[in-house]
This record gives sequence, structure tokens and C-alpha cells, in this order.
Amino acid sequence: MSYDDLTDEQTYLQTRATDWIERQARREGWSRRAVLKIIGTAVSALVAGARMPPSALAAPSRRTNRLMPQADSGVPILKPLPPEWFINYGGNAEMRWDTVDFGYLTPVERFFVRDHTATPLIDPKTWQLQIFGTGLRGAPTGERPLTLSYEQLRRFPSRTITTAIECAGNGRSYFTTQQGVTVPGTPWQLGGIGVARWTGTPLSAVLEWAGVTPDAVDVMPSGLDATVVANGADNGHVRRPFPIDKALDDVLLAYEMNDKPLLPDHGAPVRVVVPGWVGVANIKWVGQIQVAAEPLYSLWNTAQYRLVGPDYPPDEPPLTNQAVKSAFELAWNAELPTGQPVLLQGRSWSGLGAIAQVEISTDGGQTWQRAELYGPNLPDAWVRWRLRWRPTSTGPHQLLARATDTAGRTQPNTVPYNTGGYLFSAVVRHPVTVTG
Ligand SMILES: Nc1nc2c(c(=O)[nH]1)N[C@H]1C(S)=C(S)[C@@H](COP(=O)(O)O)O[C@H]1N2
Ligand SMILES: [Mo]
Repeated sequence: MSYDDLTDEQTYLQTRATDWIERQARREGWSRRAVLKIIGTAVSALVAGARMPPSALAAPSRRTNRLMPQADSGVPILKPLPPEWFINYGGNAEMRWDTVDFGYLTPVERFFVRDHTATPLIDPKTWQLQIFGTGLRGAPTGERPLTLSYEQLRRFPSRTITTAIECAGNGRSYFTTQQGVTVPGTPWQLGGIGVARWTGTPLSAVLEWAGVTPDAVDVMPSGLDATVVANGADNGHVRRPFPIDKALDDVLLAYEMNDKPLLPDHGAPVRVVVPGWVGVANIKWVGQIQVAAEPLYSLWNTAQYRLVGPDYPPDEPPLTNQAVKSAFELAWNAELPTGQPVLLQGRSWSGLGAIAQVEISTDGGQTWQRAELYGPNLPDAWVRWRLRWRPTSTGPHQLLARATDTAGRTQPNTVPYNTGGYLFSAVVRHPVTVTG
């Protein structure tokens, strides 16, 4: 079975843990009965981050990659963040939906930025990709990894894909404003997403070159930005594993964004692009890739980027695919004149396919109308939509957009609370005032 075939992506971690135990069993010659027993008791331990081995949080080995000397700009993000295009939170900046005036692709200069620490400057001439792990022939170690230079990476046949990158916390602020719960983290509105054309080397080609074995289970890229220190503990470089099936399917080591070399803020010289998955999987400034014959763990698939809350089971696996969401290309509290036709426009997206339909309500959710979808409607990206509306009554109104994806998921009215404020996919109530 391919992990990508799972419609309930939340089960993927249990599945890959089970796969791993079964592979171990074949190698060790365990009995079927013993395997079932182990699966029953061990899978929950494997997927429970609290019980991960202590080594899981250790920083990766010392590296040969060097960062370029950088004038201390004092700001984590290097590209300009004009206030008409961005809401700036410091290390993070979201795109403003009310000034969206571009076509299908998000221009690079408009694309949101999310840095756990700060954007580094890395010289492609000295950059190298280190590949190691027990899932490769000869099991090269982090101390003696296989390496590829930027030039060597670019010599592989390239592939171009159009896909969204979206922060798992996109929409988080609506947990508070619509559901009355407080959640830590950047209070994103809906601008923690962008869609770009990514060109690079398929990870599958690099893994084949590196000698990936049938025993490989997990692949974990790691970033060259500064290590992440939280509550006095150094959690190492930003890194997060995904299963080998995803790695061999459609993951890209991208060096171009919208046909130009990556900007530093978006991961130059090379970043990982994991179509459909939560933003944090798309490791920027990738410097190392671990390929392991056992499940891998980091802070970012254990304590963070999981759904934890009263409505979730304790062993809920790490986040994988993004949810379904919609946004209006309209100012919050926009004023619209009564009796005048207005073209309501926006976009909807899903990390599990394309968009099947979008419904709009201009009366707070009492009645709904289908919006017209237009332009490309690519899976794991977004679709644009529009609907003509002539407001007839003055006063405050709530505009709602509700999308259904091709996997059959429709945006709900509310989503169960989770402590990280991830995957807010409920319908957002967009206030406008109709003036007389
Ligand atoms: N090395 C590294 N990779 C990273 C991050 C980071 O801080 N360091 N942030 C992640 C998160 S949480 C998101 S949402 C995306 C954001 O990508 P962007 O800044 O290009 O929009 O990058 C991901 N990759
Ligand atoms: Mo993110």
C-alpha cells in the first residue's frame, strides 16, 4: 500500500510503524503471532512522541556547510515586506488577501515567510547536500555522508511542479475570534499560504543515486539555519521526517521558484517541497538528508505539529496533508454600497486534491450559492472563484465561503480545538458593511 493512497492520512504513522515492524519480522524470522503481539503493543509506543528515544532530540552532527558572513540586519526576514502586501510578525510575515491582484501563481515577492529563527545566506558554491543513514546501501553515517554539490544536484533531470506551501497554523487566529479559545503561536489570518512553480531535482532520483534500500522507512531533511532553542533546550536544526513512499513519489529538491533561483527567505540555494503536506515539511536551506530503516523523530513531528486536545486520541499521528480552506480577496470590514453589483472573488485549496465546489453565503450562512470556479484547479494548489452579488440591505453582513475538495472533505462550521492551533479549516466569517 502507498501512504499516499490513504484517504485518512491521520493513520499514516501507525501504518508505517506497522510496516517497519513487519519488515523487521521478515528479516529476523519472527512468527506471525509474535508480530501481531508486537504490533499491538509497540505501535502506540512508536507513534507516541512522549516515548521517543532521547537521541531523537539530539542535534545532527557537525557539518561542513558554511554560512556566508552576513551583516547583522537585525531582522529575520531579508526581502522587503511592504505593509500593503504583508502583515509582519517579525520572523513570520503573511500575505494580505485584500491586496491580492495577481494571477494563479503567488509572485515570489508576495509569498509569505515563516522562519523558526532567521533567514541565513548560503553560498551555492560551498553548499553541499549530505546524505546518510541506515536506509542506504553501506549505511553511510552523518560523519561520513555521501555528498552532492549544487552543480551536481542540478545535473539530474529536473522536474517542475505547481503546488502550495501553507503553514499548518494558517488561520489560527480564528480559533480565538470564532471559537473563543486561545492558542499559542503566530496569529495567522489566512495569508500563510502561497502557490508557486517549483523546479528542482526529484528526491527519488537522489535517493536512487544514494542507494536507497527496500528497508528504508523514513526520510528526514534538515535545514542549515540556526538551531532552535526553546525553554533552554537546543532542539537542533529544523527537520521533520516523512515516509519513504512520499519521498519516492513527488517530493522535490527545489532550486527555482517561479522560474528564478530561490530567494534566501524561501530556502536558497535548495529547499524541500512536499506537495500537499503541512508547511513545516518543506525544509528550507536543506543541508542534510537522513534515510533510515527505522521511524525517525524530531521536535517537529512529536511535541509540535500534532493534533493534541480533548477531542483527539492521545496517539494522534503527526500532521501530514493540509486541510480545506477558503479566503476572500477582500478587506476585512470592507464597505460595499447597497444596490451596486460587486464581484466577490477568492480562492480555495486543499492538501488532498483539487477543489470540487465552492459555495458562498452573503447572509451569515442561511442561504448558499455556487461560486464560479475559473482558471487552473490543480491538486495541492488552489482554485480561483467568483460570484456576482448585489447587496440589498444595509448594515453589517457576514460573507462565508465553503469549499469541498475532490477527496470529499467540506469545510465545517467549527473544528475541534487543538493546543497548537493547527489546521483551522472551519468556514471563516468575513465581516463587511453594506452602506446606504
Ligand atoms: N530550515 C527551515 N525550514 C523551514 C522552516 C524553518 O524555519 N527552517 N519553516 C517551515 C515552516 S513552519 C513553513 S510554514 C515553511 C514556510 O516556507 P516559506 O517561508 O518559504 O513560505 O517553511 C518550512 N521550512
Ligand atoms: Mo509553518
